[in-house]
Amino acid sequence: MESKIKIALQKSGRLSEDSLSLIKECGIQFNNGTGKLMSESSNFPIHFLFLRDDDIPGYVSDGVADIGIVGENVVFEKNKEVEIVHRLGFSKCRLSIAIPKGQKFNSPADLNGLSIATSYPRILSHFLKENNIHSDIHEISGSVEIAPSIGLAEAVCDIVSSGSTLMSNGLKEVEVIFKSEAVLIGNKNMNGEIKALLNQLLFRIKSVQAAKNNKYIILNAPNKAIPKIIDILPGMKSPTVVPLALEGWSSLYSVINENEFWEVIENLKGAGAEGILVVPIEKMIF
Ligand code: PRT
Ligand code: ZN
Repeated sequence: MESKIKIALQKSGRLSEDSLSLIKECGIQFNNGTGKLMSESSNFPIHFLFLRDDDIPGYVSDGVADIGIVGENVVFEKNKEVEIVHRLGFSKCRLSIAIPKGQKFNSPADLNGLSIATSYPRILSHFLKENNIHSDIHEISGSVEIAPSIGLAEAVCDIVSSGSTLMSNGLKEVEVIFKSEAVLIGNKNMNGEIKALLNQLLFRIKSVQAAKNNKYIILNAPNKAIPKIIDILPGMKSPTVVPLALEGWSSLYSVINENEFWEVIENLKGAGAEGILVVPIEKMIF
């Protein structure tokens, strides 16, 4: 029988939508009927398990699933024997310590003696130990941000994204202790066939990510400006230069990274580029 790679995904929550979009962008079709706990693909040897995110590291370390997509915060908190195979760049957030707005804070030493409510006791105690701080960790499983107002704790350590939850609960973020994003994790003892499937999947994921991070750019320029423009364009190798029907002019095609996009565009215009077109890339194969 042909082997299939088993992937654990969050059933419903902040990771679900982006995880499923990534799978789809990798050209993998599947039927995600609502309420289903398992599913298969019709065009890739993969089996999906839909679980609570907290259970994903454990299932992957036990080999119930070969791989999984989960927040790095959960991977470190659960401390299971799994490998981080690839960073996925979505569901970015941070784990931070916050205290009531009116309270003074100069350094982490001010946390000494406080009780801190959190759902992340392992990551928090690691931070406290490293900084030689002695606080009481009060583990709770949800609604951490209300702990100070109901007198359960004097500070919190919780996931922060925009910061609005902390603000609306009268808290201020004073120390970021962990930065997280969604990661692809894998079992440490995958057999050769499963590893080969993982590599196929990784190849597709990397092509999708590279395409998202880059844009295809087409521009016209007088021939005398070409050397300067080539210096500005980072490109994959070197840009394609095609002569235009108009004497003394050429068209250049290249790829530029999203991060340096506006700066490159401004420099190109300054160097004499005209009629600049920017086109999204569907896939980028290396
Ligand atoms: O049901 P299940 O157990 O599967 O899901 P869950 O409720 O435990 O997790 P879920 O879906 O809320 O989050 C899954 C993962 O998304 C987390 O483990 C993080 O890696 C990541 N993530 C990204 C976040 C956030 N952003 C986030 N903002 N997880 C939680 N939050 C919460 C946070 O707990 C706080 O209550 O949002 C609030 C803060 O948001 P801001 O924007 O107000 O700062
Ligand atoms: Zn959870």
